[in-house]
Amino acid sequence: MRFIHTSDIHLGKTYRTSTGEAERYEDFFICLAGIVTDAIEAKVGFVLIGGDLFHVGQILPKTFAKTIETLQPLKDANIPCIAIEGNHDWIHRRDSISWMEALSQMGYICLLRPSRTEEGGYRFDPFNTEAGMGGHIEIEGLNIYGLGYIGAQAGNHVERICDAVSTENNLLLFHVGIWSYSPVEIGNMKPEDSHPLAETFDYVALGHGHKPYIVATPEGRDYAYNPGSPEQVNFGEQKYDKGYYFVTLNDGEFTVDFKTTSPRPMTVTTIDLDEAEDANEALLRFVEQVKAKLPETEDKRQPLLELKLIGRVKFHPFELGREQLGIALEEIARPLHVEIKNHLSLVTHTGGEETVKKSLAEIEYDVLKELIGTSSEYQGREEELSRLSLQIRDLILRGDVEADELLGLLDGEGH
Ligand SMILES: [Mn+2]
Repeated sequence: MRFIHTSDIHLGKTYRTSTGEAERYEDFFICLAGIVTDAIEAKVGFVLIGGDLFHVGQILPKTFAKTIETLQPLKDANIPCIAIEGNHDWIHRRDSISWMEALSQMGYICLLRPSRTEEGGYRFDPFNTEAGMGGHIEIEGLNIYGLGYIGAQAGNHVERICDAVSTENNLLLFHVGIWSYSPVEIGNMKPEDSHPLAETFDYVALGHGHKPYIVATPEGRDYAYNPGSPEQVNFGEQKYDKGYYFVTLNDGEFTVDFKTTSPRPMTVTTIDLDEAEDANEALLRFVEQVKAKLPETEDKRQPLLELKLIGRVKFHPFELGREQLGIALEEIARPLHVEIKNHLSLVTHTGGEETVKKSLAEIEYDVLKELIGTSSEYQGREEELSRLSLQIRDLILRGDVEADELLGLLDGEGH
């Protein structure tokens, strides 16, 4: 038996304020369509999606329509697409039907979700095709169980999860990260909490962290697999391999083969403008360094860029405007989307003495620290609380943060 294990597709993600919005939106559908084509060509038995099919819980109607269009060939080929909900497609309002439930009822996916017993245990009811509901589905003797995102307490639930399973040849779909492997801060469990899963499940199909990794038991047997995201969802992910697992099951043995996908080119780099005399010199150096740092590629797609400007300069950093940098970048890189972090600080000379003016980021931090320090309740924790405030601010400005993620930060789960 062969199957595909993918996760974290993030359909609906784009840069809302960018001119490349429409094209970036397409990237994620093109990526999923590629996996669907591979599944059909290889005639796999089924496809697993380990959560975060959608980028947000409340998607646009066109995102739903395009998802159906993208999954249609899989449905036509009678290849079941078995999915769970991730933290991104989780709907908190339980009274409304979620988009994932709708896809399941329409037969495009089999959405697995356990029910809970009064005692707090888990129950994996057999999947009912008509209702599009259930926690367990059997395909040619392989028992597939689905658990969505259950939050940061996942580690405490492992025993209850295993207790609810009495079959042999089991696979678990689970949207959770394993600490020390997972690059995300929230929604992880400790390896020692996770290892007991290996006694009940021969293959744990993970999702959540966008970096691929494989977890082994202390005895060295691989049992949990995280394929990562097949596109580059956020800046920083250009460091990770991008793809999905092509899995072969032979005599109870799982063999995984990581198939690479082709994400849009992404570059994250630091541009050093230290000692630049004026904005013109800085701009020349900026262009030179960007040119040198753009990787050589045959890829014709417009890249995504995140550039951090650093250094102590002798002109006001605001003179190096976003617009000016944008025009320069258009000529050398033709980026689809750019994010510029201006961390330049100004150096002035007064009476032969050199003074470094603070960067905007430092000023923000100092102001916050002072404000927080004026409340006697917070004294002594100024640094910690200033950092936390800025972290929350950055997440909100990114525009796609979920309430859970923010609460996690406040709970100190990130530490
Ligand atoms: Mn994700």
